[in-house]
Parts: sequence; C-alpha cells; structure tokens
Amino acid sequence: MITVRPSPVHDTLLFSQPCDDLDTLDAHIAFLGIPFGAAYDQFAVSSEQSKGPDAIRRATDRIVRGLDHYDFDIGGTLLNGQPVRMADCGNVAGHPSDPRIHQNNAEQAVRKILKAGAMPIILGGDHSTPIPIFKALEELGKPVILIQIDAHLDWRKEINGEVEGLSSPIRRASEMAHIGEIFQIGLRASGSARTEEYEAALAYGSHLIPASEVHDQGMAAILDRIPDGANYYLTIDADGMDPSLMPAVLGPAFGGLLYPQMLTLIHGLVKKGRVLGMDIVEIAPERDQNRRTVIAAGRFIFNLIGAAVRANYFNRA
Ligand SMILES: [Mn+2]
Repeated sequence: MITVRPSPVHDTLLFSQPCDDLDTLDAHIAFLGIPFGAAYDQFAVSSEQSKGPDAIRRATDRIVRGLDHYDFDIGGTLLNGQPVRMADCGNVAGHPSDPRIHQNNAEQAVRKILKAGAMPIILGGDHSTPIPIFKALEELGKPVILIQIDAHLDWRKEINGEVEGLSSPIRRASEMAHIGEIFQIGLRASGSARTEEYEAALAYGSHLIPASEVHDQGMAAILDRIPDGANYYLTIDADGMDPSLMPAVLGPAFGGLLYPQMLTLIHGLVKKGRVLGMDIVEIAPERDQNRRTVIAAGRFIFNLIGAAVRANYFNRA
C-alpha cells in the first residue's frame, strides 16, 4: 500500500485551509495539484505545465479579493455564509524514474478525496493529469458523463509507446466502464488527432462540438444537449479557451471559448445535476501575460464552487 502524502502547501488556493495528510482530510472541497504526467520524452518529465498548480495558487488575491467580498459572477460571497470547508492538499510528488509511481499516487490521492466525501478540484499538469482522476472516479460507483473543454480531441492510443500521455486522456476515458457519454467542446484547428482518431471518437458516440458551433448557437443551446440529472466530471484544457483569454498554453488556437460561455457552462452544469469534480490543465505559467491565464483558471474554480454552494451541494454536516 502506497502512502499518499502530498508535498506541503505553502500558498493555499482561495484562502483555503492547508491539509498535508489526506488520511485526515475533513472538507467539502479539496484542491490537489498533480504537476507531473507521463512524458513522451525526457525533456517533458518536468514540463512547463508542471508549474501550473503553484502559479494558480499564487494568483489567489486576484482571483478573489477576499472571502468576505461581494462577487458579481455569483451574486454574493463565495461561500454565501454557509459552513463550507475548503482544503488545499498540496501537490502529488513526482517520481522521475517511473511516471507510473506518481500517477498511481495521484489516483490514490483522488480516491482518498472521494472517500472523504469531498469534491476534488485538481490543478494540472498537462492533459495526462486527468487519466488517474478518471480511474479514481470509479470509487463513486456511479456512471459519469465526461465534459471536456479543449481545442483538441485527445484520442491517441499512444505516442512514443506512452499510452497515458497528454494526447490520450479521452481515449482512456472511453475505455472505462463508469464513463458514459462524452461531450468534447471547443474543438478547432489541429492537434495530435489524425482522421483515424476522429473516426474512433465518432464510433464511440462522442459528442464533438467545435468552438464555432458554440459561437453560432450559444453555450445554452449546447448545455441543452447534455442530459439532465446526471453526474458530470469537467476536464478543462486551457487551450480550449481563446488565447486572448488564456494565452499561457503551448499551442494557441484562435477562435476558442470565451469567459462568458464558460460561466454559462459551469453554472448550467451545476444546476443540471451533480458536478463531481473538475480539473484545469495545460497551463504554462512562464508564457502568461498579466497572469490572466491563471486568474481565468481560478475564476472557473471560483464560479464552480460559488454555484455549487448555491445549489446546496454541501449541506451535509
Ligand atoms: Mn487536451
């Protein structure tokens, strides 16, 4: 049995309480950084995106000016006067000689968060980050609808022999029994997918929604296509957004999703059913401009929590 003890928290996200031992986690919402994934080459073992979790935490004072401040996105304070506890569990430690070790630790960490009854909010890392999270969602014993925000399809079987890399998360999700319908929103330009991956996604029945369709129809119309009353997991690749909103990505793709569309999606999903958790990945902080990428990432998290509080997600003692 591997002991999962994340690295200590220095700056916590959204002024949350630090938790450096997942076995004692007592919170409704748990933040966890998963900085490292499964690299395609040695240079990517510690990628630019590995610095994402701490960069988002450090933007806390610009994500929200204080937990007692009125916020117009959510119509009040973050926790709305409710006794909701948020904990920051730090980062899952990397293991340079064997990515399977830290990925397994990441899965165990998320399982512990779910067992503790907390909503996991995960800071990546590249887009291999959600693969251990998807595995851990099995813990809940419920079918999950996967919502991915991304410019790219992420359906590669493997690259350089690595099957759990950043080009494969949705392919891996599609192979998991507890993952059902998949909505891929924000698609545009080209990424790792070739025609064969596009056809594999269609054969699965994945709902492929280009960013242009969101711009033409509005996000509310896209939301209407997602079944009501279900359990959702939201994985957000920063490059799903327009680079004018989130510039700090490796592959800027123009015509991406915009902030108001994301708020419509997040608030709409929370009201529709149960959002089990979310991740935000693929942020390369050294490419940021005026911290707007990490602030936007934090604002998505902030809006998810604010909406969930108001939908009475955390009413247990
Ligand atoms: Mn991606």
